[in-house]
Amino acid sequence: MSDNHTPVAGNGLLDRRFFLKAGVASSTLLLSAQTFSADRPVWMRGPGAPMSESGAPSEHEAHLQRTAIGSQTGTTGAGASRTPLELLDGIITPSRLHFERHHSGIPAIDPDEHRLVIHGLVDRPLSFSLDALSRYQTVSRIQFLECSGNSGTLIAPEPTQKSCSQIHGLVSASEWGGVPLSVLLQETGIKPQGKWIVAAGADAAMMSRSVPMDKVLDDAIVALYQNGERLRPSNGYPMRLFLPGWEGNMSVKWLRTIKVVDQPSMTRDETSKYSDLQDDGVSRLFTFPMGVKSVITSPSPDLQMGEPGIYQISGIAWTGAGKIRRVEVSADGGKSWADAALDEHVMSKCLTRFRSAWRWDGASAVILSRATDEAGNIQPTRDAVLEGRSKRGFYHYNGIQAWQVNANGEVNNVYA
Ligand SMILES: Nc1nc2c(c(=O)[nH]1)N[C@H]1C(S)=C(S)[C@@H](COP(=O)(O)O)O[C@H]1N2
Ligand SMILES: [Mo]
Repeated sequence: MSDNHTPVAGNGLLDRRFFLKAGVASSTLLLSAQTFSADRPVWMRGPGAPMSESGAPSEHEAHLQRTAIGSQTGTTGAGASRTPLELLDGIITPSRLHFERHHSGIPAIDPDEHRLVIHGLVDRPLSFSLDALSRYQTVSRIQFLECSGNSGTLIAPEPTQKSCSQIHGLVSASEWGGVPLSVLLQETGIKPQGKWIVAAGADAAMMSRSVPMDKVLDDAIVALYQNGERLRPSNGYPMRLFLPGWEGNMSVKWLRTIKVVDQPSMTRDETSKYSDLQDDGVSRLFTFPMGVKSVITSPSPDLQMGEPGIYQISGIAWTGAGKIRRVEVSADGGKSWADAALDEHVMSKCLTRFRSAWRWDGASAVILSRATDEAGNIQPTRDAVLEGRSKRGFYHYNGIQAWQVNANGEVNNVYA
């Protein structure tokens, strides 16, 4: 018998097309039908509220906020805030909930005074005002941004008991619009020795990173727009470098200078930080693209399970290498796996939403997801990620995340 309810993998994992063929209510495990009253509720008895100049979430959604906001001791703006992944669906992060990572707070930049200067190994150094930049052709792409410190807490010997967003919320996706950096470099010209750029920001930290010219000419943009509107101050207003798929810190916010150089500059931000210390004492420099990764956002800690029955397992997957090709889900701790359905929008260097159907029998279970990208990279286990790494190296963690669903409906972080 192969009906819709026949598990395709262990412990009740159902066909990924389950929801296409059967609603949850039509399944054998019925939730009680909602009571419906013919009386009009109070909001139907008079006209609704008027228009406004800009929208805001429903007052009933006030809990939908960034999480785990923390600054280094003695500072107010040197820290991070995280996207509430487990409360979102789809792939776009609302701009107000995009994660933040600042090394010295958010500068209050006057856009009329701000300039982007391109100099160094160029034929004509140029200074661009926001107005000048706005005259160029723009491109826009929906892509993720991930901090290389994301999920780094999972190197700890014991699994930290935090929510999905507190652990993995340093990743977001937006439609980023702006001017290809290659177009601006055509204006300045590049001297033959110009093989790298050093980009620096207009914050007090002057965040600086070296970027190889291949990447610059491939898909780097000077971003001016985020989800259709000008960048938010916390995300780089009025302009930022955006390097699709590469570790977040290289996408220098509040972009102020680009110097064309012949080799990487070994700035503070690429030597003392973001290098990966190995067990043998060697530090790996320059891990640019983010590794293939996925996480189940629901069920996940802080989302209490209800009655046993049919559940959607849903999550996000991404890779710096291009498109996500496949996401597999397991409901039996990794003994067996089945393909999840991918939402229609599978875009390069973007989040991809995956969904599976699961019949939870009410017993304790460990659920996991494993992503594969178009380059053939498969998301590694935690053990594989940690192999050979120094215990102090927490950047670039992309191991498989396991959540334990307990019989009492609570979900917690485990190492599988
Ligand atoms: N000028 C400047 N650019 C910066 C930073 C910064 O502190 N200053 N933080 C970097 C880091 S570590 C990350 S992960 C991303 C975060 O971008 P977001 O705050 O828009 O999410 O910006 C990068 N660009
Ligand atoms: Mo970062």
